[in-house]
Amino acid sequence: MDDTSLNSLILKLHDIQAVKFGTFKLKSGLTSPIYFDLRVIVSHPALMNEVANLLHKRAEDAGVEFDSVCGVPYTALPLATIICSTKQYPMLIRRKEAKDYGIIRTKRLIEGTIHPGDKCLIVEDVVTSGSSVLETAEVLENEGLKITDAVVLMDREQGGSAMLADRGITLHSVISVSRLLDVLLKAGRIDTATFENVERFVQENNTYVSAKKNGCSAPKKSCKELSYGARAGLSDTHPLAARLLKIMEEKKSNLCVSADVTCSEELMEIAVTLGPLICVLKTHVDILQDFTSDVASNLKELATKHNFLIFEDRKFADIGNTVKHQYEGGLYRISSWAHIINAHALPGPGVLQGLGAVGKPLGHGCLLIAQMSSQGSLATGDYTQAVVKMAEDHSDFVFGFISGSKISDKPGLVHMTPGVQMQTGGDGLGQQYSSPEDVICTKGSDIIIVGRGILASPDRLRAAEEYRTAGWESYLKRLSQAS
Ligand code: 5BU
Repeated sequence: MDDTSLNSLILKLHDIQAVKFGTFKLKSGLTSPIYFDLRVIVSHPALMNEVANLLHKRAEDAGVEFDSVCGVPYTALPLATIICSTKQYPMLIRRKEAKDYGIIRTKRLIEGTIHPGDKCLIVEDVVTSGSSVLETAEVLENEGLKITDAVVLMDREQGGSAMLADRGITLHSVISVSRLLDVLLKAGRIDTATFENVERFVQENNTYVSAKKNGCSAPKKSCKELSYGARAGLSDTHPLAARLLKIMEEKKSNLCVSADVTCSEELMEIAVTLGPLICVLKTHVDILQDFTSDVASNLKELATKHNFLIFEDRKFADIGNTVKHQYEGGLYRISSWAHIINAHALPGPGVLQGLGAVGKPLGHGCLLIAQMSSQGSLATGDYTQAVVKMAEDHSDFVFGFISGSKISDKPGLVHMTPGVQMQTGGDGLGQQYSSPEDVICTKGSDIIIVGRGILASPDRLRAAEEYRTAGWESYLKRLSQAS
């Protein structure tokens, strides 16, 4: 690719404000002096063609051979489309919403004809850490495709290519951020101070270097897998999470029983019989027909006796002031007996302020609902990501998630997954089931929540032991796979 066409492309991108200078808050929480928004190119068809052509040329010049092309959703999708249409390659489309979809995947993850063993070229607009390219590569690889190369319009030079190289993917970029800065400086579009400021930012914020420092070679997947016990001992693990992780290790149990019964005698019987096998007993106190304060105190005694925690699955979702009352008062006085509660992030951080005002002094903790097991759940994608951020920002009270899979790499955070049965499928009312092995081993969650899988069995004790064993063996398998 000749210098003149590259320089003119950089200036055109600046003209349409696909690159901006100023102060920008990135998704990662960092404040950046430069921002790329390549979504705007869809309004400039000639430039879109030019970019698509240069991306293809970059791969061609590097001698990359491939059978199909897949764009990382969404900005790179039209670029991949143009490449495929003009150069006659079959295209594959990754359905992002299907990947993020709750707990069971009911939709196809990839559209287009998949020929296992084919090489697929990934196309991306901007690469920072490389995690988006990697995510798409993993989805394609799971379908049997080979991913060896990715082509990107803009490499922010913050560690993406090194991280992808670690995973066997060569990143070919059309423009690097240093080249962009040079061209814009020479053209008088930016001043020296801006140039130096951005250069410093790029050098100081290398995601690959910081991931290495933390002992990870790539985000998410390859972080070293720690045992529950080791996670309990980390300095930033919430005390309640530490207690829970220790219980799990001691009792060799990552089983939470969901005691969804309507009579308190039956609830007590479940706590007595299954108490020794579980790490958490989950309740829906408002479905009991005969709740009295004795139920709560008996439950607390049994929790101490059998060493489990009580989780009231109340799913708080109101303004701070209301949830504070709902948690502390009313008939149930939940905060007086439940170690764990959960909340929707929908109302914003106020819900945690309200709940935290009651729960924090008592040493209790909250799980944020990041995904749900029910079909058609709206808690997916960006919402789930925002929940992860909210949890990480409130780690003095939030110690984990309700989610279908591991969604945060922070080892102190605990992931609990409902919708678990040996027999996968559904319940006819929207519930969707995954197996213990899928949840713990494949999806990397920590705790299986099982209700009817155990409650509907004629021998609840035996069923609970089967789930405990299945959950624990899946955890051991996960640990051995990581080592
Ligand atoms: P089941 O009988 O194993 O389907 O019961 C699952 C329990 O977990 C039940 O109490 C639900 O209210 C709870 N649950 C869930 O199933 N899915 C979710 O996303 C959340 C909670 Br949050």
